Amino acid sequence: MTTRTQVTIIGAGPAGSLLSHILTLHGIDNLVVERQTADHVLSRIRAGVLERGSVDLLTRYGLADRLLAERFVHEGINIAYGGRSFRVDFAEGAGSSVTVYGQTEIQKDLYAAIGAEDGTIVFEASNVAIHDPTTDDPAVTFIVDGDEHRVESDFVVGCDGYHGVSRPTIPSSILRMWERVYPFGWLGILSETPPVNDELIYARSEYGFALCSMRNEMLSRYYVQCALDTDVEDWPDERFWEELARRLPTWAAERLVTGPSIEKSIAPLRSFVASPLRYGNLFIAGDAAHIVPPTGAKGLNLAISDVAYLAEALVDHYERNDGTGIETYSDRALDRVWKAVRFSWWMTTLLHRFDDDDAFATKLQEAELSYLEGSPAARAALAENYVGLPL
Ligand code: RFL
Ligand code: PHB
Repeated sequence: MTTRTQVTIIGAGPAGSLLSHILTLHGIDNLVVERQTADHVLSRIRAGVLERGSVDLLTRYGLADRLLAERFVHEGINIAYGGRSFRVDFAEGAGSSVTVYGQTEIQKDLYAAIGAEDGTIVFEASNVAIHDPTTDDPAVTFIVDGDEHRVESDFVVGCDGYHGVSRPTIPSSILRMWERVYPFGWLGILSETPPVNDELIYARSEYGFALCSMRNEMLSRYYVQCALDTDVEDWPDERFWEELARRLPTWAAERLVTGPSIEKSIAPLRSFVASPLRYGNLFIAGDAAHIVPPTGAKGLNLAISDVAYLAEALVDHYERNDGTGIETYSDRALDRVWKAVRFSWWMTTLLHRFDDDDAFATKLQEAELSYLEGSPAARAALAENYVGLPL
């Protein structure tokens, strides 16, 4: 069956769903093609921290009612190292704050707003492929329930994450990529226990990095740096809690409430950027275009800022016949992306244990942490990046 729409979006994660919602509000026809079921997308435990700019955008598009009622506003983070800890105050350093509200909840709010059942999103689509992206009639083909579908449109937007089909559609002679793979991952758990602290704790220790985060008063999210070949099966809850406690400052370890985990998973850490983000009438956005290690809490926020720029560009095209936004999307988005890539790399380098580091490198890490602890200017630079650079 062949159908036509104005914009075909591949991937119904946060980037694809948000773009669909904004386009629909502007009367632009769109269809989202997602490989997984809605339940599968909603079961992924991912980001927890939203920049003020992301919250403002969600609010502007009527997506933040529950978020504003249920979120935690955080005005700082704690950084622990060498048995000490200090606070980075966002209000003092950057005159702003961040919001703690899980990606899973944002995804639920997005599906509710789009009306995930009304056909705008096609779930469980297999064999998704993009055709003729440099012509005026790009098409997307896929199979659902054994039936082949072809959707023709003016534009195709790849919001299909790092492993999607959109980025590889851009010829390798055109696409440039930059990558840094870190020699470790994060082992994360979710547990129905009260968070150890009312703000996040980022801890560097001789045993490796640890992070204490949360979702709500009775839901904690904790991570420990782990080797890349770690098997979740080797990490029963008791072992996780023990490892976490020994990486935290004493005041936190003493207050840690443990309990059974309800989710446990491993994520490798990577920095990756592709360019350009446009190939003819195909655009890529979010994790399809770039990956940051989670240390700076930037991945979801970058997906949202890409979509903000791209939605504005498409609206200008359809409402004013103005193609400037389409022409500048890639450069504009990448300028912001690279700054977040730099910050996430820096946070990762500052706080993790690198097994091949010599004594000199370890001393530099400690000196940088001590500098941050003692310098309001250094803390302000961290705060400015953490709360998010302007959109
Ligand atoms: P997603 O969320 O990966 O969604 C892509 C969607 O595309 C679908 N798909 C396809 N659909 C059709 N055809 C195909 N061939 C397809 N291939 C894939 C997938 O099923 C999926 O539904 O990308 P998107 O929308 O760009 O969103 C990006 C964010 O999910 C990601 O950047 C964040 O989760 C990163 N992240 C964090 N970001 C933050 O801003 N703050 C944080 O605190 C934060 N913490 C994290 C994180 C990511 C983590 N992991 C597991 C990677 C913590 C972790 C542990
Ligand atoms: C999370 O809550 O999952 C989280 C918070 C901060 C990060 C990464 C992940 O830097």
